[in-house]
Amino acid sequence: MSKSALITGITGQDGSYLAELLLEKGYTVHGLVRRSSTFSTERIDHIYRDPHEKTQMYLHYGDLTDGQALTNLTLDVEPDEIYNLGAQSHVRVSFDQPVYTLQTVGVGALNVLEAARLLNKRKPVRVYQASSSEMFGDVIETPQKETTPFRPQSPYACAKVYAFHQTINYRESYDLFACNGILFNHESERRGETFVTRKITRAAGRIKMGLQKKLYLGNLDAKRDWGYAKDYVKAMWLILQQEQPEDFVIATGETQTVRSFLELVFQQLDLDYRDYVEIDPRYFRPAEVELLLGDPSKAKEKLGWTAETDLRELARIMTEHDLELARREAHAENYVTSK
Ligand code: NAP
Ligand code: F7E
Repeated sequence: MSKSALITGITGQDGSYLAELLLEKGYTVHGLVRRSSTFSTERIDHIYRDPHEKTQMYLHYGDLTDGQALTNLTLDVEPDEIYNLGAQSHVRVSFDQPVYTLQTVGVGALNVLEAARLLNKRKPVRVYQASSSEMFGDVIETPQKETTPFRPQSPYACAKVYAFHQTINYRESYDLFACNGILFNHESERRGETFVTRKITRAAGRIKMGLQKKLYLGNLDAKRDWGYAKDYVKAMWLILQQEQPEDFVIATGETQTVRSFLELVFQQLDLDYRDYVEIDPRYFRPAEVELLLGDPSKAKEKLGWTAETDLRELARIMTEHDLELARREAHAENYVTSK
């Protein structure tokens, strides 16, 4: 019989790639979707299945903060695997909405674990928790690995630390197969447009097409270990296929500054970023994470996983995609003005 999975955050960047991967593997996929006044399923619309196909994707309304409904849903669909990817995932925004961030990221994860604990009494279930390199924060050692102590620097990171420990607590207290993937930054053409890589590729494409003149950014000296989201969802799946539940760092093992990413993208479009970029202190954070660099050796050894896409290739994929988007925008604008 085919396996089934429940994904929270299915409408997000990672949720959409993971849903694609699991459908390809023959899973039935259930996704938790927040009700909103406009459609939020843009990233997954292309994978709705013909009702006659064997593997299916079902969407269910819900919210991570509504534990009762989440438990009802979990007991109802009885997934073999739960991937908790839902979150208020923006670090800068978490300073403006610390309580809300804790509710979705921290209490939300606890709600998922409680639902899994109850289901686990009936049938075995495995849980993946989307932990983050942000937990390392003001790093105590470099590169960061599974044993590196946390020093979180934002409400988001503090909430992720709480969820990380609860995941281990449920594993040890209730014998639940629950694992943390400590993922370093991963990006794609589906990345939210307010994260720095996508903000840069979107702006570069629009500048090239004459739709935008300036790009306002914050700290260009921060260093991140950036990978490609499509590679990283494979690691999520592998983590839940192991014999024993364990936690893994998922990273490329390379780090670069925001400035280097800017250079890569603008050079690709034959532009000099210095002609367009201005620093706006609004994008500085009350506390910054200056350097992240992951050590993915455990993932390589035990999961057989390595990052397949380097930063240059990632920048190329995102830049090409966003140039095409800007072309279409320019075309639509010309069409309207010529009418
Ligand atoms: P994302 O694109 O921001 O997606 C977040 C998802 O969570 C969206 O589907 C969003 O729904 C949903 N969500 C937000 N609040 C919710 C709530 N209260 N109840 C239910 N769903 C809610 O994030 P991502 O980049 O795919 O990241 C996936 C997960 O990995 C997140 O937990 C993130 O914190 C973590 N993570 C990300 C990275 C990274 O570099 N991308 C690295 C480490 C860890 P809407 O579409 O309705 O907003
Ligand atoms: O910032 C700097 C900013 O917002 C990266 C989330 O997925 O990864 C992500 O968190 C760096 C920071 O990602 C702008 O100060 C400069 O140093 O793209 P970001 P993040 O904060 O690293 C982790 C692993 C997660 O878990 C999170 O969910 O870029 N930066 N100028 C800027 N950042 C933004 N957003 N906007 C700027 O204008």
